[in-house]
Amino acid sequence: PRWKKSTVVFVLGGPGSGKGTQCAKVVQHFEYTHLSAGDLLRAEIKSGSEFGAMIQSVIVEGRIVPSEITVKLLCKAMEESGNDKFLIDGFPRNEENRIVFENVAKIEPAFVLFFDCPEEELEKRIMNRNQGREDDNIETLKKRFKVFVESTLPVVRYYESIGKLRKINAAKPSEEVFEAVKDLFSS
Ligand code: UP5
Ligand code: MG
Repeated sequence: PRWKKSTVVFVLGGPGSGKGTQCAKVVQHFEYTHLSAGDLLRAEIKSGSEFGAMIQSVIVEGRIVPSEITVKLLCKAMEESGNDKFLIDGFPRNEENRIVFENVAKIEPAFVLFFDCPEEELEKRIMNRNQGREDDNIETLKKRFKVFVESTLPVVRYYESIGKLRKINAAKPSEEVFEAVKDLFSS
């Protein structure tokens, strides 16, 4: 299928770093399809899937859903999109996610965006978001941040070591962050 030869950009950053916000801007200017792994998992819960209850409890604990489930949802979404350029937001969250995606999708990212932002700013943003996400409470947020540091930062460092990381200061206003993001997609 067409998506097997796709261009993929992974978008990483702590909870509330602006991954979703910036991806929405990118798709307005460039011909990418935005796939949020978190949104796909939340849709899977709502769909009444046999894995729904398990996914729900993993998300409320701020932990990482088994790679097979997330990779399957991502591959299905790529296949259904009809596009061949994807922003994959919030994935891979650990080394296992990264390796399973490489082995199953057989795609390596063109580059990896990393939204760097201090924890206190992330906390402020998440606690102000108020969109009814069950993981937007202070207890779950602390766990999400811990998992980010312990499991996702190693993935960030891996991409840095192979020269694919594009680190962006995400603590600035979103219009300013997007100026830096836009430059990366234009070049
Ligand atoms: N905001 C955005 N940019 C701003 C700026 N520059 N200045 C000021 N405010 C800014 O933004 C968050 C809030 O901040 C919004 O109110 C926004 O207006 C404001 P958003 O763009 O939503 O940030 P984002 O990084 O997308 O935050 P999100 O909460 O979605 O990040 P998470 O990584 O925590 O959530 P995700 O949906 O990716 O994952 C949720 C859970 O699903 C995970 O914890 C995990 O349990 C599970 N999951 C997996 O198990 N596997 C996966 O592969 C993916 C998810
Ligand atoms: Mg998001």
